[in-house]
Amino acid sequence: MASTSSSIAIIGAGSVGAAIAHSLLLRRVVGDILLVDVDQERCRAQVLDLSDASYLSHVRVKQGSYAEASQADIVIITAGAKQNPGETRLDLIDRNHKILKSILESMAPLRADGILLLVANPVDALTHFAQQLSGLPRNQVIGSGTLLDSLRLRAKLAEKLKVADIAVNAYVLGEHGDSQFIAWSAATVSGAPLSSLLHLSDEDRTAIATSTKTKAYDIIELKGFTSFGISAATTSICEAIIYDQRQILPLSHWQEQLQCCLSLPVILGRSGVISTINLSLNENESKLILKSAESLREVITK
Ligand code: 6V0
Repeated sequence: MASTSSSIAIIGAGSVGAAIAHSLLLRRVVGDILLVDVDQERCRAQVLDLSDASYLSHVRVKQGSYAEASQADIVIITAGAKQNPGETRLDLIDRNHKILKSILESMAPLRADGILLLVANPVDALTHFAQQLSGLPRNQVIGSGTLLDSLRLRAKLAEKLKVADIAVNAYVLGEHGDSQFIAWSAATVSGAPLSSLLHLSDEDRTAIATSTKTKAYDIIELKGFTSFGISAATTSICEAIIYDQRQILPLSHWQEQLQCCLSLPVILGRSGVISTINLSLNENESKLILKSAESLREVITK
């Protein structure tokens, strides 16, 4: 059932923004979805197209202003340049920092209990900049982070184990990008250590980590963008917030000890990040999180 009094604004009505709106609409997460884009015609076209799907759920979808968007329960930022084939997510930083700044200035002040959810890339750096610029407490400003990477990993492991994805509890941590890594030591299947159910050689692990990391590049090479996976992941994040579910999800958030935003599992509810879950990582994984943080700090302090 839709939480009919709640609303979600999506800034950026491109491939990702429209796919998120479609998924939110079909899942009836909220009663109202608002789309905002500098390209008014594209935005109008997406709203008209989405309105043809809304008979399934009676969710209202409309084109809105920044002032209206600032009052939504959740504001999702997908506006920005996307990777061209061969570009990394970090290559987008200057362009998307400027766009983010202008959007946040146009929306100021944001609703005091609103949640700002960054999806545009490079998502960890943009989450950090949004925390600096939005005026909201840090726990209310989060990035989709490695949730999508973790879902890709779980699907891969579930296929090998011949079990449902949902039975696999495994995380990709760190940057949503090239310095991400898999927390193999913390991976479980319905409570049992993954290693007790599935033997993976070092080569197998490397192959799984590489395919998880490069899947987005493969899709971009073939169709120019990715949209369905991120829309499903973003919808799960929105459900956890709107329904105060206290789901545990790997999301980009501020880490005081690491002085940057990156993904570790958090408890997520209506007030945003409630707390970080401290996984017991092995020595190598602990080094990898420091390395990922180091590369992210370099980007945000440039
Ligand atoms: P797209 O289809 O080019 O859409 C981007 C939209 O942003 C366009 O409609 C633009 O008009 C709009 N836009 C640009 N500037 C502004 C502005 N100032 N205000 C409002 N709207 C603006 O790109 P696509 O939707 O494919 O990707 C959007 C972003 O999502 C990119 O940065 C991707 O890299 C990122 N993704 C992030 C993922 C993740 O896992 N976090 C996954 C997929 C894509």
